[in-house]
Amino acid sequence: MTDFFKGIPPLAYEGPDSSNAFSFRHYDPARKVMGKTLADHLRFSVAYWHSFAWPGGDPFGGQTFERPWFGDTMDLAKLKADTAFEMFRILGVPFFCFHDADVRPEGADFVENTARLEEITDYFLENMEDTGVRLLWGTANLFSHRRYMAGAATNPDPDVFAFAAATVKSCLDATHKLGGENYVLWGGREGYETLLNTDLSRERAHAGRFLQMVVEYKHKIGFPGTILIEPKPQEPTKHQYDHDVATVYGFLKEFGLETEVKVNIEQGHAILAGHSFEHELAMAASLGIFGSIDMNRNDYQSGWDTDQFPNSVPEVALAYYEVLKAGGFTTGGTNFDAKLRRQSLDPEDLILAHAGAMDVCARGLMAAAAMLEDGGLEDMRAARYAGWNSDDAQAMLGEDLASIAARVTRDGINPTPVSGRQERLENWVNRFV
Ligand code: XLS
Ligand code: NI
Ligand code: NI
Repeated sequence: MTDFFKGIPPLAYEGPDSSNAFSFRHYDPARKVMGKTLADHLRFSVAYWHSFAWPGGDPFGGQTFERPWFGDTMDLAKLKADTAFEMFRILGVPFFCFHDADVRPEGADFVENTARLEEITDYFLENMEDTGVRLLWGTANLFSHRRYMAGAATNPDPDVFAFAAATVKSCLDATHKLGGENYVLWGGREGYETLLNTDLSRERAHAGRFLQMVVEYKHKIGFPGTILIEPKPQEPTKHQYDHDVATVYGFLKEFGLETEVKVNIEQGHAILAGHSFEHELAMAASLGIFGSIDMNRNDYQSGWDTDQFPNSVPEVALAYYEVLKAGGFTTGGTNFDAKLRRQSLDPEDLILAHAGAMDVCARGLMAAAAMLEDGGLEDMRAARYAGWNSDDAQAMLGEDLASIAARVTRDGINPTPVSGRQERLENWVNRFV
């Protein structure tokens, strides 16, 4: 036990009228919605990096947080782990996620990195057994260390490709050992700063081969989890190859991986790509590659990933509407890839940020379920396409341009525009959120 969160009891559901800041007003984990508990629908996960590894810096200033576990010894890494599991227990979250670099100090070389990762993940295993907290996904940090400044799988230097491949192997091994439900690859530096020094075709071919190797190794060790790519259009590189869901799908098709790999969709990355979160979710569901979500809010004015905790029920409701329509999560879940603002110094800020986000997600999910159960939106959507239900309209899809032209001439087809009824639909949604 550490005393970092001393005085903060485990949070309980107290209902919407509670004025206790350290309680849930909407997240009742046992409450059943559409036949499943909220806990099973939402599958909340804490991101180790933002809560326990990030020092509070921004481009104009360094560390603001003072944490007793900051430092680069294995003892401090264990203190960090103890504190993290205490927070998971206080929040009652079922899952967490981590990168190798969040949980162990950087070693002198690959061998030392791997030994440290094994040691700390053995330590995690004990904590996981004690608390029942599980691993939603593991991942390798292939973007912070200077060796990766020109990319990992897409680096012009084959030694960097090798170091990255070896590192992913050890991270997949660790994820498998911990019973992780997914393994994520976010290509933070798989892209370029300037085309002037970049062989784009070669870099994409290397990234494709790298991903095939990850899938081959997953099967070799019998890892039952899902491999997930996390799309993002830019930041840290000026242009990233995994731009958005549709781009990733094209990439997976090109390398024969569209049935092997799914996507982890982050709200902030969707905004950076010029999409809404629900667009990316609907696109992934439509392409059959929906996997998991990183639930954080982006600032609509910024050109970068602000990783704020979600606080808008209407937005979150539309996102979960797409998740539920896609059949809900299987191996995926709701990972809070979100960090405190750098002035939020206190231990309680960490707890309240997550508690508020969990309440927002619970409200959003319940609203989404109510919308689906009501069925009004789907009825209105279906009505809009009803013309296509006739045999005649369906037959047209098997014709060619010339025969359709003949049909239009023969029948005097001359379409009458119909209202899209957007405001009616928005008003309908507002009854639920
Ligand atoms: C960064 C990404 C990162 C991934 C995991 O923008 O969101 O945190 O989720 O590497
Ligand atoms: Ni993310
Ligand atoms: Ni992000």
